[in-house]
Amino acid sequence: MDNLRIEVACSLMIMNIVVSGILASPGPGKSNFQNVPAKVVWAVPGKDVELPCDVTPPLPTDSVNMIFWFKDTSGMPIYSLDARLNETSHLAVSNDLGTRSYFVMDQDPSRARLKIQEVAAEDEGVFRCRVDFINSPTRNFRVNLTLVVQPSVPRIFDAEGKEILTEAGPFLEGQELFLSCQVTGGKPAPSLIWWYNGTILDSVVDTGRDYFTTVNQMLITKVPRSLKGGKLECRATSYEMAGDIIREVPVIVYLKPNKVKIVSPNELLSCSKAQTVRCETSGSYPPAKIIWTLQAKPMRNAVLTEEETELFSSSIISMRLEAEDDGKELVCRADNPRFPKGYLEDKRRIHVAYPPKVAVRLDLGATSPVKEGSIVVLRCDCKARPSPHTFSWYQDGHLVPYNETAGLLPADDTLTIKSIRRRSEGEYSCSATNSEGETYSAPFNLIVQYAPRCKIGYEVNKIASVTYENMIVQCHVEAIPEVIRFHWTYNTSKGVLPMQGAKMQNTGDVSTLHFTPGTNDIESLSCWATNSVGRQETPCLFHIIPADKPESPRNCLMRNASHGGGLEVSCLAGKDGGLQQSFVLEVEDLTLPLDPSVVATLSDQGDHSTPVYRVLGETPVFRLHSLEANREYQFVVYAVNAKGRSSPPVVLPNIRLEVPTDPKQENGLSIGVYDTDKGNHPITLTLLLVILAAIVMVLIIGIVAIASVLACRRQPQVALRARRSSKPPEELELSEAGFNEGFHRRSAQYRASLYASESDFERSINSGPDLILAPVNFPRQSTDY
Ligand SMILES: *[C@@H]1O[C@H](CO)[C@@H](O)[C@H](O)[C@H]1NC(C)=O
Ligand SMILES: *[C@@H]1O[C@H](CO)[C@@H](O)[C@H](O)[C@H]1NC(C)=O
Ligand SMILES: *[C@@H]1O[C@H](CO)[C@@H](O)[C@H](O)[C@H]1NC(C)=O
Ligand SMILES: *[C@@H]1O[C@H](CO)[C@@H](O)[C@H](O)[C@H]1NC(C)=O
Ligand SMILES: *[C@@H]1O[C@H](CO)[C@@H](O)[C@H](O)[C@H]1NC(C)=O
Ligand SMILES: *[C@H]1O[C@H](CO)[C@@H](O)[C@H](O)[C@H]1NC(C)=O
Repeated sequence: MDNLRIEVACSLMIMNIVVSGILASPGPGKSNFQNVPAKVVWAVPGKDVELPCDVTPPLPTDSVNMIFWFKDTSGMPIYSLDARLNETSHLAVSNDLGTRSYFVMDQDPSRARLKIQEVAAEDEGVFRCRVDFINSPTRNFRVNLTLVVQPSVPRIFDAEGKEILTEAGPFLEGQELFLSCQVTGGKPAPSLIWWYNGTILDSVVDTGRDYFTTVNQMLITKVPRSLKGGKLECRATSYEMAGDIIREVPVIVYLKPNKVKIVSPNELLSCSKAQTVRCETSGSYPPAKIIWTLQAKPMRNAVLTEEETELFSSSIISMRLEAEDDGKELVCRADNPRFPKGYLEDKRRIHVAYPPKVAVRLDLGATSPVKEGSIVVLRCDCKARPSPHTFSWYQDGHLVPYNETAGLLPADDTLTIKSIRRRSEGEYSCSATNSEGETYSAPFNLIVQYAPRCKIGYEVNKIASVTYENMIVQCHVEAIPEVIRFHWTYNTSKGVLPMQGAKMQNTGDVSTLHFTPGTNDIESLSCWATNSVGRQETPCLFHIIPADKPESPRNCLMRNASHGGGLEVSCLAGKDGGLQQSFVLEVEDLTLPLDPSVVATLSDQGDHSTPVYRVLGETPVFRLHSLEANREYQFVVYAVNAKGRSSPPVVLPNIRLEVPTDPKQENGLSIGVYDTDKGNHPITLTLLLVILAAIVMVLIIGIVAIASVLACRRQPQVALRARRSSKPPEELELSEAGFNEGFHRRSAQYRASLYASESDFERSINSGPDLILAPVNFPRQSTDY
């Protein structure tokens, strides 16, 4: 009932208004209000909107009569109000819009407005408010109600124009960041603003690509660290009431490490064991890698212990240091592998404790060798950390004590040797000790230069001379540097004279003088050498004494040879009489001479009637291999030199070799020692035959010998010698004794030289056996026959 009544009332009212309206305002024409500018009022769909209409009368005395609202071009008002009446005079069209519209009269008439609830799309249009006054002319206001259209959700693009769908980046701290935000549509034209954590970063809309597109390009020239892990926002706003359309973009920001520190205290590092140093870094994203370098080189032989969290990394290096590492720069470098040049370093000079390094040198430019008598200062060059607390000096491995009288003054790293002597020569070394240990230096060879002097043992010599016999005198000196020249002087009863006419041969530190003493009475010779240091102070002396026969050898022994079998006869040499001596062993086979008549032809020596074999040696040691079993032998040893033979000869006990009892033992000759008187010689048939054969042989030899004597007659001296010889040397004899070819040759040479010598001397040796094997230079030291 109520609804119906209102409807009827309403339509009646509108009729009334229309009629009265037309009647009330014949004045202003239609075109009049068309020209009134339309005020744009934005409305958010679904929200309420108010369309303003100023109802203030132009004159204070006047008052509002009627108010009409028209929409678009329609001539029918959509809303009317009789201002003279109260609330009940509101009339609205009975459609959807009408039910949502209500005109609000304010205390302030200029703020009167038509309120439309929950605006819908079809509400859009130009509304006209016509205010009729009682006296004043009617006024029209136009309101363009436009619905807000929200723009699209912003899309974000990177500098390459690639759309970002999830996260933006990575960006590098301190470098540029560019992002572009775009929306399409939006009424009114939207604003597009970049925000970050409640702050506007960029609110300037850049020109869109086209009418419908709105773009805001943002450039951050230096990305701050704080951006890491944050979200950038691009907010598009068409109409504030409609709210913002927000797009959030999480950004990935890589950070440089902003802190790096070697946290271990910078103390002295021992090189004796592994040392650890810790370095910490933070601020890097992704976490930094720690790289250690020593003097710009990667560490070798280092062990790393690393720890890494989101923003913090640490590294403990355990390294073995060497002395060379002292003073080097240790760098801990925190490097963000994802960040070009994104590193930070902490560096320090390390101090390494190491045992001393020592070397001996001559002080201040002096060079070795040094001259005898000078002051020498040796210095122990030492590098050590910490500084050494003890130095020691050594000569040839022995500690050098402080000895003022000896002029040895070791003092820390110097060793002063006052007035250096030759005995100071040697290998010097020093040692230094610090907390890390003691080190010995390499030896320093200190060589002392000195004027020549006689070699020890050659200062005073005795030489035996034989008048007109060529003499060879050797002068041995020692000197550093080498000898430049030698000279010789001689003393006679008349005085000291330089040596003249003698042949001198100098090789190194030995001077050899060849001279023949004549009739002048030379008492002594002196030899002087000179080198760059100076001349020899005291000469090497050679007292010339007349030569004598050698002494007999002593302590002769016969024994089984220690190795190689056979027999060995050895004696000690006696004095040589001033001349070179040699030794002769005579071997006599006592078994052989059974027939005295035969024996007599073999030798003219009354007491010996058997063949004699002679063995010559430079030393009185003889070995015999060729002795036969079941024979009795006698051995005689004597020395011989150019003056003659020793006397008396040493006669050894007779020996007899027995047949070995074991036939297998071929070399098992045993020696039986016999007294000659007690000797008992069983005569056997075989032995007789052997002896007979030997006699025949000896006879043949004798004939050959006579023939050779005759052949040698042209050589008078040799002939003389041969005549005197009762038994000339025979090759056969020598062979029987086991002598080799070389011996034959040497003995023959010797004989020739001997026979050619002075007859005086010849006479002195005449009494001796025929075969004299005397001084010849033998190549071997010990003669083994
Ligand atoms: C109403 O206002 C909107 C927005 O300014 C405009 O686009 C439209 O043309 C206007 N309408 C009229 C009829 O003036
Ligand atoms: C955001 O701003 C507030 C206040 O200005 C500040 O306390 C906060 O740390 C900022 N957050 C970031 C992630 O920068
Ligand atoms: C010092 O040297 C001299 C000469 O070499 C020697 O006789 C003496 O014993 C030394 N003194 C000491 C304390 O060794
Ligand atoms: C050499 O002769 C001089 C003077 O005639 C003498 O003083 C000196 O002692 C002699 N030397 C020797 C080694 O005989
Ligand atoms: C030499 O050796 C033999 C055995 O081979 C032995 O019977 C004899 O007594 C030894 N003679 C000497 C002097 O050693
Ligand atoms: C408004 O109208 C109602 C009824 O129509 C009436 O009772 C009231 O008195 C009026 N008020 C004014 C101020 O005229």
